[in-house]
Amino acid sequence: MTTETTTGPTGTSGAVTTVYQVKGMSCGHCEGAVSGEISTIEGVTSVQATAATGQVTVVSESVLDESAVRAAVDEAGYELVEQA
Ligand SMILES: [Cu+2]
Repeated sequence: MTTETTTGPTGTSGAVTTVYQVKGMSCGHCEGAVSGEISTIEGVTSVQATAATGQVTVVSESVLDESAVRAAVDEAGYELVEQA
């Protein structure tokens, strides 16, 4: 809860939107499992998983470490194919 006044790498406060391609999602339950795991990553503010396309749109406060996203998807039981 401390207020950082140092200038960040970007200096912007805008959210970062990243789309990932996830393999194995087939229904709403899968969407919920994937978005539930990804939403536990620090800095993530919104996750929208779509089983029909296999795409997961993640909105975060800063650029995410792909390995963290990959681990979360793996934890849910699916596979992160690539960053779309
Ligand atoms: Cu499913």
